[in-house]
Amino acid sequence: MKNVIILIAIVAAFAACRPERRHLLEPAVRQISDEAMLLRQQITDIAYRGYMIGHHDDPIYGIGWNLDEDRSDIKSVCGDYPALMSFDLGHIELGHTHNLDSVPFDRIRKEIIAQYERGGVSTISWHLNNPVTGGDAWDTSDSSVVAKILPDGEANELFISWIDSLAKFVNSVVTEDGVKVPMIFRPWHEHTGSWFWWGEKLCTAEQYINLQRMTFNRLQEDSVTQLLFGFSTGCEPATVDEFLERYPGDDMIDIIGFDAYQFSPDNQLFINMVRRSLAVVDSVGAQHSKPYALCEMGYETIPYAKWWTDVVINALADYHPSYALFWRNAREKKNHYYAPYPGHISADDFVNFYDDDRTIFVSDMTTSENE
Ligand code: BMA
Repeated sequence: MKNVIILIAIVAAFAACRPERRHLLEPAVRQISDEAMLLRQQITDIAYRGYMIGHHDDPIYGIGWNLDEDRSDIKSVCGDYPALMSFDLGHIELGHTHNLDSVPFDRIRKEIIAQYERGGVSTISWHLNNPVTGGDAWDTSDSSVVAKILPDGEANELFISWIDSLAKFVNSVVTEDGVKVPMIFRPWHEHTGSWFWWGEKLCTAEQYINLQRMTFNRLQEDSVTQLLFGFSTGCEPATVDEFLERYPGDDMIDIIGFDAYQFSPDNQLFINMVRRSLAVVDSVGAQHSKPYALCEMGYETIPYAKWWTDVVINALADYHPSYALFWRNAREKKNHYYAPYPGHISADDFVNFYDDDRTIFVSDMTTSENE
């Protein structure tokens, strides 16, 4: 009996000093297509040349137009499409024909294929609805949503069917030659803030990581091998440890980054904030052998005429992000735009930005030099 008590005491002491263990889902063994591997190499290598310029919903609508063919506000200003185009799959989970911003999914499919065929890259985000309340991605009224969609949770089955809907769309983005178009998928973004239902205060680190891993695993089961996975925080993490707090693992993440928006006319404040985050992702990238990006960036309405060359170029100077993606030029919300259009006060400066050696647009993708 005495021995048993001693043994129990030793085990208890051991358990007490062992660091807390997270109960994490194992990520699936990765299946990845040749095209996705090539894309991974391309976004890694490109950072030594410059950074791809991206724009959300670029060829679908802009200021004063909607659903025209072969049109883009960026192309109207500088004569070239962005190297990177971004689209959102919010509402694919509901079986809708149009996404949350009223863009037809058929049109998104067509534009991703067209962008691939002209040598460019596409990335997709997912502002999906709240699977428990039925509200939108910004509905944070229930702080147990992530817990409820994880394995054994009451909404798990529903949520798995939502991932399957996303997989079905992604697997339908195929060229005439039968190639499943590779793209960067960046789910569960800005999780270091608490404005989405998967945000920092709405789930634990363990739950968030499991959400990422469950998504990855199910997509693998759904034969989605053409996606690269992006992990992007907001500008909150000030250190490498803070950035990695909810990182799901090197085995499933291909590119890291952060989203950065300018909200005040103080350009230097924004430059400092971006550079603080760039220093963090530069260190994480070096330690984990990952390329990094400004996954979303912008200053709504771009009220400063020289913003592109004075602010963006200086904010990124000396760092090597693979891309900087600017958010959408909404046609249905007044003053919600992030790229210039003909006649905008920053349009001339954007042409200088286009001419800068570091910025990469789609015509630079097929040349070896960024001319
Ligand atoms: C946000 C805004 C919203 C939009 C969402 C998804 O930042 O632009 O109007 O619905 O992105 O594109």
